[in-house]
Amino acid sequence: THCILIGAPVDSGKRRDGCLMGPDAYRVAGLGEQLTALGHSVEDRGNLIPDTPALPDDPHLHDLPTTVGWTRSLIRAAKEAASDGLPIFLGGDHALSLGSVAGMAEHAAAQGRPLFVLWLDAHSDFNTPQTTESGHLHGTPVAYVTGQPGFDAFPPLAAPVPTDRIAMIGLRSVDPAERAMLAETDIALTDMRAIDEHGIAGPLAAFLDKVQAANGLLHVSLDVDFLDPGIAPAVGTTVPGGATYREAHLVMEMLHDSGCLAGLDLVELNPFLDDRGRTASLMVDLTASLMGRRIFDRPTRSFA
Ligand code: DIR
Ligand code: MN
Ligand code: MN
Ligand code: MN
Repeated sequence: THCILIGAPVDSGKRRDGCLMGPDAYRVAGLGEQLTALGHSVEDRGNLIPDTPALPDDPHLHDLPTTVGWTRSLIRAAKEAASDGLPIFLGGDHALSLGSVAGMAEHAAAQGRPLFVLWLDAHSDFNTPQTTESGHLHGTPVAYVTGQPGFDAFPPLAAPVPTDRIAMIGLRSVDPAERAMLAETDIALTDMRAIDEHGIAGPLAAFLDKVQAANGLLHVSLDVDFLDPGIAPAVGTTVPGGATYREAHLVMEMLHDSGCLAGLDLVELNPFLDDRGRTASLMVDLTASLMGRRIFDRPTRSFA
């Protein structure tokens, strides 16, 4: 696979600063070297710069103009990279995905293939600029890419992602407004309790089965806080009770075996909060599992 690293030091999606250091932390932790060792070609396109739209601030939202600027430049970068290889977006906070997913959806539409999105996160990120209580736009990308109302300041969506092509796994912090809106959709929701009771493999296999049956392209958005804070402390919004080390690697291994991967976001790493680089290193190791690192070989798998 030709892996294209796109640094996106987005830090405008919430108030606590530090995610801008994420792209370099992944580089220092050896992401490129690990992918090369797995036999992939790696192209590092360096760090993106946000557009600078002439847009007034919105008092209810934290730094709307900068996030809109990032969304514009990320849509362009995603479309360009997706036609050349597998884009890996090095965040940056989760506002990055407003652009990466919208751009991947345009790319898929141009290919005549459906885009599916797997959201690995403690949070559902289904707020709109109206419903958000925090004013933090990193809590809004799934609402944007599915075409929920209220994103008039953002680029018009060329290819909305239908909600039945989205799965969220790892949920344990959902705002009341998000809960109400999610109840009106058919997004596949797997919260931590479901994982405790039944394991993480079943819901993922069911989703991958759908992706394969539709000959879909799969974009994976991995928020550091999907992981338990005990193994991944470097994130501003830790929530106890997250995915374990093996649960996370199993997800990555199954995704690899599916053969559906078309794009990846690595988001919300705040290296300023890390403990001797362990969170950055874990994210790199998870990416290696996603890209084919394995204990013993297994056949490429049909989930049907
Ligand atoms: C909360 C927290 N739902 C919000 N969201 C996220 O501010 O909208 N934290 N994504 O990481
Ligand atoms: Mn800020
Ligand atoms: Mn998130
Ligand atoms: Mn989160």
